[in-house]
Amino acid sequence: MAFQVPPLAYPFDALEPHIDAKTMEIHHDKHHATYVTNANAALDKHPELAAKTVEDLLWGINEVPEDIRTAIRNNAGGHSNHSIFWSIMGPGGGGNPPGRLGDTIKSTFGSYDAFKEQLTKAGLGQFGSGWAWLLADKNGKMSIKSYPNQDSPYMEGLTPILGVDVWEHAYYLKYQNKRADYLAAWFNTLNWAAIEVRFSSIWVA
Ligand code: MN3
Repeated sequence: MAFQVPPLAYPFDALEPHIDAKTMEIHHDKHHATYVTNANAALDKHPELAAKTVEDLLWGINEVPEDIRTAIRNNAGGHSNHSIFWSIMGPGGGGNPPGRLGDTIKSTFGSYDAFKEQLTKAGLGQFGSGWAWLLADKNGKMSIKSYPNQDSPYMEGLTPILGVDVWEHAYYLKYQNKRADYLAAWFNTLNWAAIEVRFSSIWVA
């Protein structure tokens, strides 16, 4: 089955003032849609891969036929990254992470503020386009890492728990060159209930 852009669970303006409606509309309806179109076009050349999930394709990137491997890395990667991104944000977000998730962040990074500082540093330190992620390995051990372009943490067998798009298309309309201001505001969009589900799901993976 061909990949599809998942519908946003909230209106384009729901993340205002942190992320503006126009950016959300273009980012979701145009940028994400292009990754999906290009991933599907690549998969059309290899119908034997049609049943694979996006995570399967990325986990097994080295087994993807060479003629479409780069296209899958970039576009299935882009599809996966953006699908996660929309789902971990929401209106009325932000504040401190709850429960076991909050405890694990605290025990891993020292405090939620220290975690924010490290994720911000990863996002600012990513030269050019890319993403900064909070990751978990198969034992639930957390780490923070940035990736260039649309490279997916799944390619390294790591589960992305939450992450931020630092491509200019994610913030340029409102923040222009001020990536730090975008990152500071973005923390106010985090939907902790959705993020907890992602963190819980790695234990059974
Ligand atoms: Mn993007």
